[in-house]
Amino acid sequence: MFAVSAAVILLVTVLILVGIRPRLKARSELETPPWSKALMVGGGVIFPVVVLSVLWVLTLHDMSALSVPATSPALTVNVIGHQWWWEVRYPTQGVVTANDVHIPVGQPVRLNLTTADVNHSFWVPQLTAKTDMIAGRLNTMWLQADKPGVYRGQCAEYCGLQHANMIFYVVADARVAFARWMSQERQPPVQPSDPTLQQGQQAFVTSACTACHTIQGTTANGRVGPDLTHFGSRVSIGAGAVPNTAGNLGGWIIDSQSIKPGNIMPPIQVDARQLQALIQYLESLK
Ligand code: HEC
Ligand SMILES: [Cu+2]
Repeated sequence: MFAVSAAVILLVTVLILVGIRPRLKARSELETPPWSKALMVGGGVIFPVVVLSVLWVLTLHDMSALSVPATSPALTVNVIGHQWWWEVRYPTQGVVTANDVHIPVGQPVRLNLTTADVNHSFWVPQLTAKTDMIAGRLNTMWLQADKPGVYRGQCAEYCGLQHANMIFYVVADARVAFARWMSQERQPPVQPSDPTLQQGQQAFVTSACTACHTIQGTTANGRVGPDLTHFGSRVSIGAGAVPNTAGNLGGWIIDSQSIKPGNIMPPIQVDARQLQALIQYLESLK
């Protein structure tokens, strides 16, 4: 388009300069040259119609080429926005996680985007443009990471108090690492044999946590908050609010409101010894 436009501008400029060059002949001697009509119809009507039509067809071709990936995506991920975290589902594999979107590198991935409450917007600046997550609608897009790494994503549609702390990470793994992650995710975590971890599991399943969180392989099957089945392998706590460390997890459980004010998880009273066990248990869920 640039090359064609540049050529046309050059041609028009030359014609204008020729047209306004100082007249050497007297006015009376000027006469309309016989080819003037042909120039007007050819240069003013036929030429632009042909050039613009060709450019239009090329543009349509490029636009449709960009809207679908070169090869059809082998993997589909459903991402559902919540105030203020991201539910991530791999429907074919039956895997549910949150706030981290693992994808294989060098391969297009189809994304189905919607929301469980208000409108959000899915945005990974380094990988793809924004796509809104609209209540009652399913928006589809695709992305591809060419290099392995962790790409930060952000909600890009104001969705309430903790909109700015509605962060996620696209983790692009090499193929083998992705396959390993996926097979890990497909299984419930190993039942703990260590007494401290058992105590932590007990503390979890006998407390209010189960009303809102699921851990596969236990009786906890709440759906209000993120699925914690493989919580230990996550990058962050609270959708990017703080890094996933044991210290931050303790603070989160006791009073997540001080870390992420306004979020849906209430402060929960946990006995100090049980809290240590609970932290160790949750961090062991790889
Ligand atoms: C009333 C529902 C509710 C209860 C009860 C609850 N949570 Fe949560 N929890 C949530 C919600 C909602 C979030 C997501 C908050 C956010 O990021 O905005 C969350 C987030 C978390 C996270 C961070 C998950 C992640 O991937 O970022 C952990 C860990 C967690 N809760 C542990 C617990 C534990 C342990 C208990 C019990 C002691 C508990 N929760 C009780 C609703 C609840
Ligand atoms: Cu949001």
